[in-house]
Amino acid sequence: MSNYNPQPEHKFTFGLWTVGNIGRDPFGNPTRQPLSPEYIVYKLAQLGAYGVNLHDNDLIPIDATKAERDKILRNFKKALRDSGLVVPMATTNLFADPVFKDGAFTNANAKIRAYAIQKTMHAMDLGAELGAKIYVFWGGREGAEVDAGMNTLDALAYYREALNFLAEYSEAQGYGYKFALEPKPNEPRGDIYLPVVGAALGFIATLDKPHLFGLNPEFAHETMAGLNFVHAVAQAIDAGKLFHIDLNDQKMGRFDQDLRFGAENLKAAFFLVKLLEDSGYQGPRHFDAHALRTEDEAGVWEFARGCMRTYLILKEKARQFNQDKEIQALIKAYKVQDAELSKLTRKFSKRNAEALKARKFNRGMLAERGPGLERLDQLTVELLMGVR
Ligand code: GCO
Ligand code: MN
Ligand code: MN
Repeated sequence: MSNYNPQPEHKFTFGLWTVGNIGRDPFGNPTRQPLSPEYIVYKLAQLGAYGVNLHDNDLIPIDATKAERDKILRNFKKALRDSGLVVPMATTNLFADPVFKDGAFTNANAKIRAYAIQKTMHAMDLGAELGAKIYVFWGGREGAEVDAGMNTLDALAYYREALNFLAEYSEAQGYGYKFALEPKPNEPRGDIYLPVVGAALGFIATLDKPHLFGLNPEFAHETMAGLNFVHAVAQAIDAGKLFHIDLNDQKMGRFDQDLRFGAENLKAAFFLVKLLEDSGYQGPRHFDAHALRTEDEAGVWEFARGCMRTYLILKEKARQFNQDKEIQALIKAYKVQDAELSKLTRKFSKRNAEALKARKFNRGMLAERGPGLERLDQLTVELLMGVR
C-alpha cells in the first residue's frame, strides 16, 4: 500500500455533482464545462474509485420525459457495467428548483410538501434501479430566514410525516434502503432544521421506524458550526447510526467550502480516518467536495486523486500510530487503570454504592499528576509530519 493507489476495495465514492461541479458561486458564473455522467464514471473508475452517487437530477433533468429518462438510464447503466463502478447511494434534489425556495418536506404549502414526497419516491425508484442501498436526506432548504411564518414544531411534524411515509414506501417496494440524514447548520437557508449530528440523532428516535434511519455526517458542516467533527462521528458510531459519511474539508465559521479532503484540518482528518478505520466502519468513503473554482478539468482530477490519496496516507499514518511503541506506552499510561474501583463503578448495586461512598480519595494527589498530553500530541504531530 506504500504507493497509496486507490482501489475499489477502499470504497471511495464521489457524487456526480462533486467532480461534475462547474465552479459556479453566488457571485460568479461557471468556470468549467459540464462533464457527462458517463465520462465521469469512466474517469472515476480509471482513478480507482469504487462508486458514484447521485441526486435524481444530476442524471435525469427535472423535466425529462419517460422516453428521455429511459435513454439516459440505458447509457448510464452501460457506463457502470463497462467500468465496474457501483452506485451505493442515491438522493433527491429538493433544493435547486424555485418550487423549493421555502422548503420541501417542511414547506408551509401542503401541495409543495406532497410534490416533494412524490419527487422523492421517483428518485428512490431511480436509485433502487441503479442498485443503491443508502438513501440520503440532506434538507438544504428545510429551514428559515425568519421565524414569523413557520412554527418550528409544525416543521418538525411535517418532516417526520414525510420521512415516515418514505420509509414505508421503501419497505412496500422492497427496496431495502437505509436512510441517512445529513445535518447542516445553515446555507442555503439562514438556519436549517436538524442543524448538527446530535439534533438528527434525537429526531430519529421520534420516527416510526428509527432502525431504518441513521446519519450522513459531513466534515464541512459540523466544522462550519465550530464543532468537532471527529466527536460528532464518534457519537454516530456509538449510536450504531453511521450509515454513510461525506468527507471534505472546511475552514471554521465560513460558508460551505467543500474543500479537498485534508486540505485544511490535517490533524482532524487524521483522527477521523483513524476513527473510521479503528471502528471497523464498512460503508463507502464518500467525498462530497469539489475542485476549487480556479481549476480547469485537469484540476478536477487532481482534486479527486488528492482526496483518495490523502485518505490512504492518513490510513497508513493511523496504522503507524497504533504500532508506535512510545505513543502506545504514553496512551497506556494516560489511561490509569484501577481494577478494584472499576469493579465498583461498572454497575450499580447497593453494595457497590456503599463501598464507593466509604472509599477515601486523595484528591490533591490525584490532581497532581499531568497526564502527558503535550508529549503525546507532539509525537502525533511529528508522526504526521513524517519525521517518526
Ligand atoms: C452541501 C451538501 C450537499 C449534500 C448533497 C447530497 O454541500 O451542503 O453536503 O452536497 O451532501 O446534496 O444530499
Ligand atoms: Mn457541504
Ligand atoms: Mn454533503
